[in-house]
Amino acid sequence: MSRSATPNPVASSSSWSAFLKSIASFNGDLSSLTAPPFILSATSLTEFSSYWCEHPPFFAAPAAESDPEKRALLVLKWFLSTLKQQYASRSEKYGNEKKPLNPFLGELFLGKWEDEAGVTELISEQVSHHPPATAYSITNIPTGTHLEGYNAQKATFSRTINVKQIGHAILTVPFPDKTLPAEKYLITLPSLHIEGLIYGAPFVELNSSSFITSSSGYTSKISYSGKGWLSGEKNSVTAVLYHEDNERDVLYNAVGVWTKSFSFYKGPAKNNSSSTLVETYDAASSPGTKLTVAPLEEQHPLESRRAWSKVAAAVAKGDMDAVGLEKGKIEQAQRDMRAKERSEDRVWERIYFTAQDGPDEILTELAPRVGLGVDGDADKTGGLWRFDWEKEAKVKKAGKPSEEEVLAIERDLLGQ
Ligand code: HC3
Repeated sequence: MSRSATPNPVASSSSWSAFLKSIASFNGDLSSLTAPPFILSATSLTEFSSYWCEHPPFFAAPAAESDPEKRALLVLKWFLSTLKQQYASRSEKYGNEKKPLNPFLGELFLGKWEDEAGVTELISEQVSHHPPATAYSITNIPTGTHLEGYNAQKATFSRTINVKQIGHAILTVPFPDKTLPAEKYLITLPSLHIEGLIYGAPFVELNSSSFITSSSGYTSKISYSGKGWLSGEKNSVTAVLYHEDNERDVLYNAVGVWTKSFSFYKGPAKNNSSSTLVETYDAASSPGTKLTVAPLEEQHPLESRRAWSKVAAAVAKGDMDAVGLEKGKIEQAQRDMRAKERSEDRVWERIYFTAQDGPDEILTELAPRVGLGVDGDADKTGGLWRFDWEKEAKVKKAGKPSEEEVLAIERDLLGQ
């Protein structure tokens, strides 16, 4: 039997077989896949940005540490702690990975976490529709720790669905002594593939490696592997932390299973023992902080859960005709709006993000270390997106849209 896939009784259904056939010949655009009802999710990809901060105290911790080497280790710990929610939470919750809703241009997902790290705010926005790209900004208010990034996916089919993540994230970590300039960390995103497809129970497995490299010179290389046909454990991870001056001198290493637990050791892995053990983190028993999202009636009409509420209700009832109808209304309104913009020679003004014009300082400094292009793959994500603090200030100042504005947005952008 398969490597940990529990067969789903619906896998033998003709709709699943038709879906598998359509995957084998699809064009790489995941949003174009027509999946059978049981695999459809009512959650939009804009919500996935929240997975970066399941543990706000880990996110904020590096800002309280003044030693750059230990800060880099804390950043690595935070990053590894995000993997479980990023890549396993949906299959743990539903028993399989579902097909998320494909966000429309301008879709927002806003929320905040409140816990011992104080308030941490999330802003996620769909900044491009063709190609689809989501941008996000996460700020821990007390420390000023800030994460921003954008991502798109490029999929290919060879035995299964293989997904290359395009884009990157940038973490800004202020020093406790605020007179020092904040450190920047460039974070690359792991590739993944879908396991369990043949059994109707798809789940994500990570592969190859990703990097976190800092303006202080410290870099973590994180390597992912799964359960092979003969050996290996599902969701395995190893990481090494070194300084750019001497890559071969491993300062710390981490080893474990990102859905279960992993340990950090001082020095290279060959010396791992109880005397070099720094810490073990138990991902399975660390529930994290719940994200708070405003009630639907208080949300902006472009906020994901409000905009997709009728589709979500139809998905929950398994009423595929209503799903098609309600999705169709939004998609048609969006097509009409794009045509109108073209005829008026203008483009949709992103609410919180702006496409950077010209070279990006952080990418210029850090991207060559980790094999990323300095252009931020802008051609594949509709732009090199950066959080625009001025736009955010304007939105805050303007306050909530009036009732007339809400009705106009619902009519013109969502077809309601
Ligand atoms: C590939 C994926 C959509 C993209 C998801 C991303 C890469 C989005 C950014 C997050 O930070 C991390 C993340 C986690 C999971 C990724 C999804 C897994 C499956 C989904 C496909 C579009 C669904 C394919 C359909 C099916 C039925 C095989 O699940």
